Amino acid sequence: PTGTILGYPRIGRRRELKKAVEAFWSGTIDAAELERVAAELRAGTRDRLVELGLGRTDSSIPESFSYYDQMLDIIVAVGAIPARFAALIAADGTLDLAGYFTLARGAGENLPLEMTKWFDSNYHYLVPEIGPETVFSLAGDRIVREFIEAKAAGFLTRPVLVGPVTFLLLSKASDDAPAGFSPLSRLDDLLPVYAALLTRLADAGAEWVQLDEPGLVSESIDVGRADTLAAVASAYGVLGQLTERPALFVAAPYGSLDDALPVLAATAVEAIGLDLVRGTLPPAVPGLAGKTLVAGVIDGHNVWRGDLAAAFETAESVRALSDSVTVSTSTSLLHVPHDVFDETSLPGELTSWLAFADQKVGQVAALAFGLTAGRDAIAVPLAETEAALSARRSAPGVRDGAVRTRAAALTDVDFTRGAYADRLEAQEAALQLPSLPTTTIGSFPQTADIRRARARYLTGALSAGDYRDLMRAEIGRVVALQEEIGLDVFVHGEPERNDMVQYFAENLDGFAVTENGWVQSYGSRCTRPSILWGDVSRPAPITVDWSVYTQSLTAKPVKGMLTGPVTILAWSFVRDDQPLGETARQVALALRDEIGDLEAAGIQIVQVDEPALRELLPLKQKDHAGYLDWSVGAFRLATAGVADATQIHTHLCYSEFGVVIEAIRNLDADVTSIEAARSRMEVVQEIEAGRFDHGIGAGIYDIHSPRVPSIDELTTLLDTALKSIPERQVWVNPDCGLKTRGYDETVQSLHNMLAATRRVRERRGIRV
Ligand code: THG
Ligand code: ZN
Repeated sequence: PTGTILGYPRIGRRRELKKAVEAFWSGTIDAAELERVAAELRAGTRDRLVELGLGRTDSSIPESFSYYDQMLDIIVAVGAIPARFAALIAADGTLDLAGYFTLARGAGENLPLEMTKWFDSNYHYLVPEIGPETVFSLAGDRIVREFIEAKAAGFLTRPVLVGPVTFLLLSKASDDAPAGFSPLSRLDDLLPVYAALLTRLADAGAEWVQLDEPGLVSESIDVGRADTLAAVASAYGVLGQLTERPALFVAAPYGSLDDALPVLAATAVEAIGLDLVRGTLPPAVPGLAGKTLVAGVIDGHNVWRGDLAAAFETAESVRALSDSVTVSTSTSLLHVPHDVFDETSLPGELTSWLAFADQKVGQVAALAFGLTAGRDAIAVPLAETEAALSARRSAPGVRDGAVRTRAAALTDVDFTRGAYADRLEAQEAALQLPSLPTTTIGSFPQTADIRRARARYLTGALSAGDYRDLMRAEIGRVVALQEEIGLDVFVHGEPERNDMVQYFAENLDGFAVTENGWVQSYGSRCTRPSILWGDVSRPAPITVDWSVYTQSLTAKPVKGMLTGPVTILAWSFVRDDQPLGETARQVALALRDEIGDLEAAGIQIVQVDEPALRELLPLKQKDHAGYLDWSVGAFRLATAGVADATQIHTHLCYSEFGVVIEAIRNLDADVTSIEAARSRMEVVQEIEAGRFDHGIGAGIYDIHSPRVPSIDELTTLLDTALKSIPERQVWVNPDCGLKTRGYDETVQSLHNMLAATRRVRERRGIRV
């Protein structure tokens, strides 16, 4: 065995897939050309993986390509197309590429499949919709064709599929399903389709298939654990008994299997993948010794080169459980960029501390060699890694005495603001806002002109002064627009920011940004997560000049706009040499300084966005309290330095309020804006039930769609909010930033939002 990986990035080292897919959408290239680009990418990946040390013909190369999303792939493969898309299905039951993308992107009145986060990664998958009416059938064979394509090129690869239990655990009940319907109840009907697919793969010559079952490690799923375990026993009981099938490798990334391990071990599957980065070595259980254990010892989730010797020891320790051990990554490498050597401008020694996908494959190959040839055979890579690790420990910037002294001196006072009642009074006196105050979340549409100006500034074609003048002109237009619309609290529109995390990373010490470090976020969309490698501090004010300039243009209060510490961590690659909470405090202190400077410069309202607070919630219940303690603490540390009269806002990008309502209360922000339009204000009931008494910006305008909501519709939503939340608490705003919208629909929608607010104010006798 040469070692393996659970999956490889598919977007391409220069985002070739993204570009081809978007070109197909725009009609610039046809399906055949898109397929040609994709086949070329797959071929390049196989060659590269062999070059990096994986075996060409021993099933260690995963066939993990996807045009958009692996969950969408399995939806299509098993024919689980929601009824509203039935017209896309061809007479032979298949869906072409255009149809495939339509499920992801919607068409006219037919809304796309919902998208949500894939475990605790930053990847988003499409949610299957399953009901009693869903007819499963083998409707897609792309995975088989890709295996055959590889075989024709001289590779024996290992097809990767989302497993049947995880598929159903992550599904939601279809619109037509009766109340209380559980998609998992359809397992018996789904399994024959998986069986047929496995048989097809065996016929094509596949020796191994990987079935991804991360659903088994997560407790944050609406299905009881006993039902989940019964489903595992049933699914792998049935698939294991098939007479004609490849060997089955069930992978369980993102955590430990816990009580699912004995259940799997008792089935006939040939291999089990253990995430030994998140989880620890499990106890021996009956049946395990007869299986191949795939030891996920190289972290697939972050970009650090890490401690190779420790990984080797962990892999060796797995031999206590089985004679057959294969080294692997803990998760798919989907979550990391391609190659650290594609970076030319990382500071100092940072490159030597990092391992992107290609470097991680090399690490896997080295460990696999060591497992068979003995530790001495890999003495050189072990020594090199140890040298890099020790250089990292003592490198300048990794530990900054001033940052550490300041963090060590923190006490409870630093995390606590004055009583809310006093703040409310001081803020009402200072701000003089009408009831049902109106505002926006922060960003205004990023026009092509803005993007072009930033691109020219980055290449040096535009001077810093000229760039600033262009951005100021844009801010002037945004302020004039807000005056015309009649909003109460203004924003500057954030024209100077590309990505809300990268912007702060570029302006704080302790972070590096990459040139080509793209990671797929969903579909064709990618981000370049920043790398938080050292102690964090703020060399100079970041946003103050922009906010002060904006305030100089208007008598209305201008909201300062910052990204919160938890979100900065969640959307970056974060150092792994200290607890997250410690890193979060450093980021919080840097933001605290920024907020203090904004306040001193006359900014009366500061918004600190935490859209990622919910998404970083650990998968296991036992880890929740510890997480909420440091994450909420970091937000409080960032914001608690201000006077009573300074109003702190936060914005959270989701609507499942209930799960974290206690945490949101503990943030102690004066005003919290949330996404509520999509759920038709259902979330408002959760707020009522949670007895939340601070300000609430119930987002009534759904910015995720280009549709302009009517005045009547917005009035109804506002009335709904006011049925559950006292008028004194309610703010009126869109449900997220306007960055991705166009100006036309934004202006019309905001006019309608204000008209609805005026109507409700009049009816309630509110004077402005
Ligand atoms: N910033 C960062 N991470 C994020 C988000 C973010 N993770 C979660 C969520 N938001 C993901 N959503 C998106 C939405 C849009 C895009 C990416 C992730 C996007 N990306 C551009 C693209 O792929 O063309 C590239 C943007 C760029 O130039 O940086 O549109 O907001 N950090
Ligand atoms: Zn949002």
